[in-house]
Amino acid sequence: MKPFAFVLIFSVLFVSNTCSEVAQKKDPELLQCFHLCRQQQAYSESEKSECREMCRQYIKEKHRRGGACDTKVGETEKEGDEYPYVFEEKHFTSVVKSALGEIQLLQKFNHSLLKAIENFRLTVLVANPRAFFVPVHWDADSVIFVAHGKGTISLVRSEKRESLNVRCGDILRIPSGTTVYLINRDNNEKLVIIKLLQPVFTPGVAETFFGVGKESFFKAFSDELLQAAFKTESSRLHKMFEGSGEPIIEASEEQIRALSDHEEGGIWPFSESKGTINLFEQKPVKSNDYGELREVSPKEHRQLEDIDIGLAFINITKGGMENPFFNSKSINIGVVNKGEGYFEMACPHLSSGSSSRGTPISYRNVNAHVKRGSVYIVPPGHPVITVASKDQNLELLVFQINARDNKRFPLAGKNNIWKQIEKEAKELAFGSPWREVDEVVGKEDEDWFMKGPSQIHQEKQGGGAYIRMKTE
Ligand SMILES: *[C@@H]1O[C@H](CO)[C@@H](O)[C@H](O)[C@H]1NC(C)=O
Ligand SMILES: *[C@@H]1O[C@H](CO)[C@@H](O)[C@H](O)[C@H]1NC(C)=O
Ligand SMILES: [Cu+2]
Repeated sequence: MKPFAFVLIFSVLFVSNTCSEVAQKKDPELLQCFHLCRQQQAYSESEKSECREMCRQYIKEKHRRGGACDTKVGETEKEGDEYPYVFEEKHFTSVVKSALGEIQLLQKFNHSLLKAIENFRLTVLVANPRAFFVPVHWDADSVIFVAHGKGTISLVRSEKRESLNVRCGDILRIPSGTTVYLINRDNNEKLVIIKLLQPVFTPGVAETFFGVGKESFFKAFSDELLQAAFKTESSRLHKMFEGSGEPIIEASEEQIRALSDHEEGGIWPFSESKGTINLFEQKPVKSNDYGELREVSPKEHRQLEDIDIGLAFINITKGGMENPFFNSKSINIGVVNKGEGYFEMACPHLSSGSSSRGTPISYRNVNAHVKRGSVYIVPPGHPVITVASKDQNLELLVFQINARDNKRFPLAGKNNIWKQIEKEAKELAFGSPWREVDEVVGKEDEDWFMKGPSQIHQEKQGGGAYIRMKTE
């Protein structure tokens, strides 16, 4: 790397750091920094990418430091390049919270660009050891993924009950209206469940109905009708349905033993086929030194058919990346399960050039650093590259909406689409001899996952250059 050039870039940025600029729509400093990286003629592509990573680190550091523009920082972050595709911790609110656990609800997908998924909501449930969540039902269909730990989930209908011992990697489809209760059956580990809901009444609003608890829905009824329904005196009814008054209760070891005395595995409820679905146990669709992709698709699993949602688990090895690709039809909601990394995506919607007729189309680089708990949206057709950090694998759970007829089209790597184009079409389109085109599109032979920029840089420089530069 060229430390001197970096010093130059960052000193320019310090001079231009004024509040009015920070308040502008896009973080001008980040864009300016990217621009300076692009302009460095002496940089190779991987050095430019390293340079952009430095920009991100710098901006992050600046925001952490706060400073003169403190009050504007939140605004800048919200309207940075990642908006409206990236969500972080601050975009969640706690809807249930106690010392035993909580349920976090992600804000609505209410931006005009996210119209296609406005009727979905995402929640994350965290249950501490031995926490019992009281029975509730929702006016929403849902698909859940057990991201950590071990639990027992019971699904109740009038004619039957299914109780399942679930563990990390299990997927469960819960039909709307099903009464559900669950317990963390482990003595030490937390139970974490990621849930995607599709409301069936008010678009984008999933209501929780507590039968038991301080806010039991029975409280809404007149005593007269309650007494008639249960043939029991109303004061006794109120006391009973109030229960302990808490949505989460600690169970004893004996209670846990009794409640979790069931078969293991995510058995599909209320259906004839009782195949166990554990995402981690699926044979990888793609796998090499740089990462693994596993998937459960509505094509193979009837229970996901009507909701048309697939789930994928992507484990990108530290330093590696996923090839650039786009989805033909599905909208992906990625949730970082573990680790860190970043992604870049080309978006025509956010670019100023594409709005009026006659101006050439251009694509905005939407990018963000992502870590455990980050959520990001990748719309269909949008080319995207996801990269794991240098020192941690990036583990990503992806809900694929409209998954049934979706295809992933790789834009680089072993099976990239350019390889399918005839010689003549290549020469016409690229304006250079087809052999030259083939040389470029055929160079990377890894399938789907490949070396990321940090690994390539390390090889070229014999490693360590980046670290040295930062401390100089
Ligand atoms: C979307 O929802 C968030 C959080 O609920 C809110 O702050 C924001 O104003 C909403 N945006 C629109 C366009 O409605
Ligand atoms: C991801 O891959 C790493 C090895 O590269 C492995 O140790 C880890 O268990 C994997 N994660 C999951 C959830 O399979
Ligand atoms: Cu877009």
